[in-house]
Amino acid sequence: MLIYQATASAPVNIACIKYWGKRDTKLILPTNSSLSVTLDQDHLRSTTTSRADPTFKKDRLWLNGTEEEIKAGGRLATCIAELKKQRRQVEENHPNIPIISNYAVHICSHNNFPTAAGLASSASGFAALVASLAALYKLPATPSELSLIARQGSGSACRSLMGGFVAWEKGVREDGSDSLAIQIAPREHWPDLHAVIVVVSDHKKGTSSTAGMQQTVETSALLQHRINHVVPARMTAISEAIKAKDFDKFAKITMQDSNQFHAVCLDTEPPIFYMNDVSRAIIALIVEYNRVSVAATGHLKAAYTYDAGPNAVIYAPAANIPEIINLIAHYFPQNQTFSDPFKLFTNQVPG
Ligand code: 2P0
Repeated sequence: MLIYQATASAPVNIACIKYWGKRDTKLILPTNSSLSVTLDQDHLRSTTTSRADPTFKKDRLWLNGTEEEIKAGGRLATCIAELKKQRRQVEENHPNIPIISNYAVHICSHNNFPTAAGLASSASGFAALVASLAALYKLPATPSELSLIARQGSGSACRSLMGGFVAWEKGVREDGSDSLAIQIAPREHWPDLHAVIVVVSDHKKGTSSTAGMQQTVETSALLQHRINHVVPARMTAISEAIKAKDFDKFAKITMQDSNQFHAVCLDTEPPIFYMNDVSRAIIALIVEYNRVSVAATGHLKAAYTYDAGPNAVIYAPAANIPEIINLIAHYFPQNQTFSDPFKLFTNQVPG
């Protein structure tokens, strides 16, 4: 008997222009476009195997060895249903290929990094799930077309289907058909750009992104300013900076957008705090490191960015990475009085 099975893996991505807010919560359509760097390294990935079999009674999914419920009408069910639908269309158009779209699937997914630590596990997780089912069903879809499905699993997941520098265009259509990811530049374009991830805490975050961003949409006046008057120009400017490999421009916009994302969180009722005292101390360190560098050379040396959690991601040209790691290790040694364990991952970006 033939076995229908496929495995795919997808890496974490870290946004430089942040996604925060939905205009449609069911289709997961964002209030603004966003742009990220895919951290294409072996130790920050989700790997997913999907199998279709006539003996399976229902669709089932295991995450890191524990079975998760696939709720009817939920995000997982939506993604699986959409991929089965696309397989059905292929089967109808190619009468000679096996009919497997009516089989139930078993899906097994594994993250090789702490889940829910602010390291975007939902992004790599849904991207790997969509990629593995697309491979199982041998769909002729491009990564951008698949991003339309991954987006409905978790917004940021649409950006993890491509390497390098990836924009999620918010789109204008109500059905979401133009809200998709496109690659701005491949990983090979700017190999000198590296990232350091400083894990300040790997505890689960207090306010989920999904709940937090809708509280912001409902209550923050600053978010309207951000959506209408800030992000569109930043998307254009950072795309230009990436194409020109202009680190000063890239770094400035990345830090500004991290700051404004955390400002709209603070502007939410009740306010949302993702950074902690260690996060803010790391910002102060990078600001001072850049101040000294600008005075000496006119150039920035590093850019910090923070997602919905306290962990720092620091982008920098490769030559600066050892100095940055030494600085962090010097000012924030492992045996500090901070209650959370302090870990460092270094990542070549794009890898
Ligand atoms: C981002 N984040 O652009 C931003 C920055 C967090 C801070 O995308 O509700 O987990 O699943 O669409 O994708 C987190 O949002 O939220 C996120 P859902 P998601 O990376």
